[in-house]
Amino acid sequence: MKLAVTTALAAATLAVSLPAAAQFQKPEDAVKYRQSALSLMGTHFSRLGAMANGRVPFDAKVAQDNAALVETLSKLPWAGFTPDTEKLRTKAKADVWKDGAKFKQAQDNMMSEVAKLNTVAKTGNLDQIKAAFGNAAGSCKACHDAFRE
Ligand code: ASC
Repeated sequence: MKLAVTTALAAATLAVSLPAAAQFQKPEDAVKYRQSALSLMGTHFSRLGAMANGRVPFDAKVAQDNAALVETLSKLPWAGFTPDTEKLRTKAKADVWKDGAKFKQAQDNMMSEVAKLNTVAKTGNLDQIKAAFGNAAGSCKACHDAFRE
């Protein structure tokens, strides 16, 4: 059992860290992948937001489930920003490729904020969830402002 879990974890880590270019047959596939991951992240982040903003009643279990999904999903889009996708017409700005260090920093910041949100969601404290949600939303927006048309 322990071995199975360890093996599954190793496989999951490998899937996220494999050289991105090797994972997609065509640049269009990479774009579809990153857009799908970001879309799913937005869906689950919005469900948290609805509770953080009081639009739907707070349910700690729903908050926890969505925060966990958002953290997992936050790791996925970046592999889809392969160099061969720069030439395709998407909302990604040229700075994604021209200023890769800044783009990486924006990714790391967002992943860090949603990891904190997931930690806080486990406590079930709505005030803390609201604060962590606000910080995470800010990290989404900062990256969109800089790198999305
Ligand atoms: C969302 C969503 C985003 C972020 C962003 C935060 O729910 O889909 O892209 O929040 O709007 O500013």
